[in-house]
Amino acid sequence: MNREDFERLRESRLGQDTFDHPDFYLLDELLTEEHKLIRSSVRDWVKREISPIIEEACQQAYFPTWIVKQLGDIGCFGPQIPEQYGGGGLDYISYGLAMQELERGDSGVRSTASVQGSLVMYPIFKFGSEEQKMKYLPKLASGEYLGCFGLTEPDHGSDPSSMITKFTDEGDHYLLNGAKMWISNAPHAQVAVVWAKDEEGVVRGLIVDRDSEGFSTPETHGKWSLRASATGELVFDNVKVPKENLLPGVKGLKGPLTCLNSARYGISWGAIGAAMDCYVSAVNYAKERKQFGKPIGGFQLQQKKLSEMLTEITKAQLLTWRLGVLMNEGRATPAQISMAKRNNVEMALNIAREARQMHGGMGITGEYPMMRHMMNLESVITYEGTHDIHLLILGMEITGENAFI
Ligand code: TGC
Ligand code: FAD
Repeated sequence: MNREDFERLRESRLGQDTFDHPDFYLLDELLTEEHKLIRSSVRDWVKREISPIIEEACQQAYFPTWIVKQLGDIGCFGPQIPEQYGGGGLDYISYGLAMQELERGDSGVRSTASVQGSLVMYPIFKFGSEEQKMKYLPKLASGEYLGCFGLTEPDHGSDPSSMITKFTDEGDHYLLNGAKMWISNAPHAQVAVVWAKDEEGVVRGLIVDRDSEGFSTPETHGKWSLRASATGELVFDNVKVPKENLLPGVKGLKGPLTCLNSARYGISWGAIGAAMDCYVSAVNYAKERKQFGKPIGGFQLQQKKLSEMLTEITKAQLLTWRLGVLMNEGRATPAQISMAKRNNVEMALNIAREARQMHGGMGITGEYPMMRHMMNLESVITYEGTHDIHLLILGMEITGENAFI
């Protein structure tokens, strides 16, 4: 299928997505009018542009490149970045709600936006020079540029401090060598924020432009997960990086880890979106599908599943809203963020599995969203720190003992 085919498909399915979110504890009362406006505008875009085409895009492992510009237009790239740099100038709850709505559509779409906003725009905003901010941020915010974030290496994932990608000072430029793996957006990105060691072994951030000689981004094929998101490697073979492309504002691993705080926070909201989509589908199916002469929603076992799903979604909504308040106040700790990311992604995966079972055989088809969300969430529970790593971050916070090594 090409773009025209997808456009025809989109038009033929417009109006079919009637999603509305569960709000059992009336948590909308905790939101401002602006929050609700952002949520509804992103939701409308998802219904119009993503829901009609996402199953086919995933089945075909197709990244719909045109959504990049559209995501920029609706303000999903860097909503939390100040307006003077092209961002939305919004608070962290607005950012979270936007990620929730995108991931309700598909984790891969949320991934594209999280990487752009939290892992490419945020480090340039937080650690970049004024020239770097003015050069890159407006283009990234509008979707004219797509960015990617290179931390993970083939042999160093959970332990990025052991990375071997490095650069040397060649007088008028830096020379970058090494490779990054599992990089979201890489095959289509115009710009990469890359973390590499200098000659003293200190981790630094570099902005690498797509057209740099010796820089390539081979795509990773054969994924069963995040199939509508493009993933690739970053290969650096004696890449000349201009000196003005070094991020001056940070040294050490705390640079990339600071960006991950923001992205992990966004995932904690995003996972609720995926969970809500599966839950709503299960409620509707339970009311419509009849067996033994009555709707399956009339059987206690199915009611147990639905009741537990709604309970877990409500708990996650409360946890995440409170984390958003702490983020806005600058008081959220990395361990609090780990708790929310870890809890909510596991919650969403469990709900996707239960909801899939409630749909019986139909649950394994692309007629319903659960299998797609479930497969996507297997990446979400692994990237931005695995489920185990977030548990160890919490364990260290509780005990003061480092169980990583
Ligand atoms: P450690 O010695 O603990 O810390 C090194 C320095 O970093 C500071 N730090 C943090 N700073 C800000 N935020 C945080 N969350 C921080 N955690 C630690 C720390 O204070 C220290 O600073 P300083 O000044 O003393 O130097 O580091 P460690 O080597 O022991 O590692 C700790 C560990 C394991 C928790 C960390 O490395 C980790 O989080 N590993 C997981 C790796 C990971 O999350 N990778 C994600 C790659 S990006 C990605 O997956 C994008 S997917 C995007 C998408 O498609 O949505
Ligand atoms: P490993 O670190 O090898 O872990 C393997 C297993 O060992 C895991 O279960 C882990 O929990 C466990 N483990 C590791 N260390 C310990 C320990 N100390 N104690 C107990 N258990 C441990 N990275 C980027 O930099 N940028 C991106 O844009 C990006 N996008 C991604 C997109 C996708 C689709 C995927 C799948 C990954 C992406 N990643 C990205 C990489 C991701 O962050 C890593 O996969 C993740 O951090 C885990 O690293 P690893 O895969 O090397 O697993």
